[in-house]
Amino acid sequence: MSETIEVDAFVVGAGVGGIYTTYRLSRMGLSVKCVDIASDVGGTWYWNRYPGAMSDTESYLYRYSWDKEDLQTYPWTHHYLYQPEILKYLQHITDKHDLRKYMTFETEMTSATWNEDTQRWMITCSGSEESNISARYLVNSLGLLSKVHYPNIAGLLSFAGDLVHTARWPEDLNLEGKKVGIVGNGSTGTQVMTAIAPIVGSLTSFQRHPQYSVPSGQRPVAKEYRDKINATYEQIWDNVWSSVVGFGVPESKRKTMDASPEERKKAFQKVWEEGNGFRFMFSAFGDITTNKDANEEACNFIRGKIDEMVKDPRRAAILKPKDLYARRPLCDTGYYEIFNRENVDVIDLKETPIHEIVPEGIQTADGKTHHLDVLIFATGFDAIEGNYMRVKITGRNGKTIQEHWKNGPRAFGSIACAGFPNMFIVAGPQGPFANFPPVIESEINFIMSCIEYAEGNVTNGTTNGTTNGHSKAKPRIMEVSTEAETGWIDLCNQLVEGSLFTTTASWIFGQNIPGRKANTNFYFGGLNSYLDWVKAQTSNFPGFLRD
Ligand code: NA7
Repeated sequence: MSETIEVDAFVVGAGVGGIYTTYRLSRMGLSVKCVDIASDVGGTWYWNRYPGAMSDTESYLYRYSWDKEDLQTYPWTHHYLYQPEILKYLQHITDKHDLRKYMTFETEMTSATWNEDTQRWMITCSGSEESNISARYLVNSLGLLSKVHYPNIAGLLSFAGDLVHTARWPEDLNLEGKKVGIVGNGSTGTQVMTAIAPIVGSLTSFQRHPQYSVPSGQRPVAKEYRDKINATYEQIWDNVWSSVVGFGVPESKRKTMDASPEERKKAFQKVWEEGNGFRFMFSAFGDITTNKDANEEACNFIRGKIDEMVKDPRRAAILKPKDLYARRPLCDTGYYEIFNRENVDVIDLKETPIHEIVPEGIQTADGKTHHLDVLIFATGFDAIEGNYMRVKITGRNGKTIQEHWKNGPRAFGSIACAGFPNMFIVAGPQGPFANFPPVIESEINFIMSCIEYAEGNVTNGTTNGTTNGHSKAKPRIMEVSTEAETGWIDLCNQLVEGSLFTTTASWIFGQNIPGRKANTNFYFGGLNSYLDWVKAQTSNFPGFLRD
């Protein structure tokens, strides 16, 4: 073990959040070190290399807003970006701003402990660089959809073929002509199935809950379209910051049941043709996620489309969801149509559950063995807290993050925890339920305001280079009060009341992990309201303890 390295700020994770955090801290003049367990930047987009992996945010918004020159010049050819392009973009930004010099890869933070005497975080790392680090600030950007989740199915490890999770896709996996089974049909499962159906020998989807999905509208971008975006980028971002979900789609206030049946059909058809899951959920009407009758109208429209698209009535019946349209909205590039192929089938696990996994494949409760060469798990993540449970973060009085989150993950404004001074989280629990890149940027801007304030660079929320009575030699300690943290959680709990999202079990409330009780993991007040709230917080930091 080498000697202790002293830095001002230590950043964990080099994904979308870690890259921008490193950029901001280094430009603030602080010494920074960033580590990532992966061998390069990218986070989610480093790990998720399965065929068809795509962002379902329009390309012009799936990027940082702060590099204005890059917004104008960096190429994107299609309305949605596939994983290799997003990874390339993140590598490009890292290189362009010379951030690699702060980064160490294949290195994992194993523990971080607040030291009362030095008022610093003592950090240990393992991997390519075994080191001790002492840092004034600890910024965790571990990712909220990162810790891989495998379901607990009997015999899982007995499978003799290739067993893969979509978030750990082996580069050399050849699916051509293979008998492939897949468990999981969320946004990942639908993407991978659509991509591999034409190349595999056979594809069987072992499906528990069917999903509502709408067309993405993926297509090449015409020069005129790009020119128009470039000419209006400032306005586009202004609209994002003042919107609820930040996806660049109109957000309707119209009530579904106020429209006549013909008007409803026309409105749904319009957003169906334009494409994008968030557009379908939020642009036609404003109450799809809060009014059951309205929601049922959207459900019936999509179910009707499934009936039109899937020729075999048995398959169509299995693919049509019965519950509400109240999960993360999906969009696709021809998902339902793959079930018209001879080589693709779907098994209803509600009707015929998986009995066990055997060396030859999957044995279902009807006694049938489905012979497989490859078994894909598109079963998602131990979301939000998953990655935080594997590291030992110890705050004041020996309290660990696991203890602090024993009744569910919680963080003030999604960025800070009571009892964990000078520690921040990017994309922690209770962040806005909205387009991730602008959410991540907003949270990092909030964190940077806190750090600037601590460093004494801010008076009443304005960066002006004055010291605000705090000398740079002894920066303020930023520690959120228990009352402020509880207040934020209470607000999030209030805001979720009435949302139909609570009626379906998914990773959004942590219920994709068996036995875990529902937790309000998101702020459902909208990105715009979150930013207003942050503005009020950063005027005099009322949520933080005074020294
Ligand atoms: P999701 O959305 O959590 O989907 C996981 C899928 O795996 C979903 O279809 C689950 O069915 C299925 N699943 C999980 N456990 C089982 C078992 N035991 N048996 C059968 N099926 C199972 O993960 P994704 O990776 O698709 O997406 C996560 C987010 O990452 C996504 O929203 C994007 O923002 C990026 P269920 O519906 O629970 O019945």
